Amino acid sequence: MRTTPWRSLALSAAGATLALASLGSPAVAMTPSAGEVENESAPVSTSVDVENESAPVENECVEPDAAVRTTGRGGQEHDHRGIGAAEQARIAKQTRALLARKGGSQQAVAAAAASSIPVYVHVMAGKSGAGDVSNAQIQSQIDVMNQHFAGAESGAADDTGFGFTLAGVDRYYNNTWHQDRASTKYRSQTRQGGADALNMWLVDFDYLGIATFPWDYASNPSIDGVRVHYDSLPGGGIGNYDEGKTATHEVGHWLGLYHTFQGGCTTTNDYVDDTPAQGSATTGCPAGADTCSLPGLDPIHNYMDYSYDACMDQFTPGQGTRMSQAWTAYRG
Ligand SMILES: [Ca+2]
Ligand SMILES: [Ca+2]
Ligand SMILES: [Zn+2]
Repeated sequence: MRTTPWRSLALSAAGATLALASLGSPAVAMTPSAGEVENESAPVSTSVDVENESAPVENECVEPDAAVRTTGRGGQEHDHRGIGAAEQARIAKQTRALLARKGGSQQAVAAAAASSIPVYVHVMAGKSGAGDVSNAQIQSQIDVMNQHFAGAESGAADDTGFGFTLAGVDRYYNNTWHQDRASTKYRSQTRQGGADALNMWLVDFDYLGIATFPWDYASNPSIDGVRVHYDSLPGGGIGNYDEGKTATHEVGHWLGLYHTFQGGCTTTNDYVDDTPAQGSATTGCPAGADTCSLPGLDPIHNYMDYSYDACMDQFTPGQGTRMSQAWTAYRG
């Protein structure tokens, strides 16, 4: 188990007020070598992110320490900005309108998955090299994502049609960025490509990962992408979350998927028909879990739940269709 001083400090310092304050800090790095935080005892929150500054800070996949790890990816919290039922409905309407404008028949939309999404990996290592994962480990992450999105892990899994190609790796050695501080700035300064490019920043923070949604690209393109804990890559050091499925989960959000427990036990749920509604997030891998009286057992094996990596083995056909529609509407 890793013990990093700032990590335990962050437990008491985390919070929306600090997070917002830190975004305006003049001490943020302007270049990869500037703006180091020398005094790590300062009560700076590492959970500093706001994808949409008008929305409350909501993150999931929280991994503060081993005690929390045993309870899952963060309970009821989210790893993306909060989206309520009304906004879900608005987004669905907007997506339908965009698809209609682009002439996307259901057949065309189903074929709209992108088979070779360029992936730019930004290794945000510490000044001393902490978190400086190898190129082999990065390629392994891309490889498992391709397996997951192709449905290779289960006979029940959908072949979504999406695929990923490593387009570039850059490395920074900056403690501020390594700890995901000033993330709006570092993402803006390092992001590559357009709406159809996946940018993945590997950092060390109190989460497993955090993602942006495709419908937010137009208003906030410079931060678009996923932030992933470097130690969640295949062979990483985070117990139960070391098979690279955190990145798969975050990319699911990046392609327009909600959690399978989004909205709780409701008929609209995650706007995907073939994922049974779920009353709450899954921890571990509880066979037969059924937290919602609506039909079907909880989809504990779905990549968009909070189960352990070893438990997750599928996207559904409905999720594949939703990702294709989102791709055509917002990224294609
Ligand atoms: Ca559903
Ligand atoms: Ca049920
Ligand atoms: Zn998530």
